Amino acid sequence: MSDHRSSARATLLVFAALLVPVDGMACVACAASVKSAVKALPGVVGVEVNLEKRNARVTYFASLLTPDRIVAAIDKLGYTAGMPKDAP
Ligand SMILES: [Cu+2]
Repeated sequence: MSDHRSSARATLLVFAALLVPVDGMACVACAASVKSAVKALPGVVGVEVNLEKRNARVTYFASLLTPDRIVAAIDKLGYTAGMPKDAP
């Protein structure tokens, strides 16, 4: 996302945070691959994967990305993403 675009579209950039359950992660490498795949999506600001709680907290701009695309990116890796919830 370039600077001129973000300023021109500032009113559309609604910040959102989701908690996505992720099943199938067995180790730190699994968590790292989930993190990098989600972070590569356009509009994602930050990703924190919690291996013990089996979830990923994703912050993103809602105008650039929808929750189902986050779920799809995780599923594509071979893990199972559950229903995303609004994160605090
Ligand atoms: Cu692993």
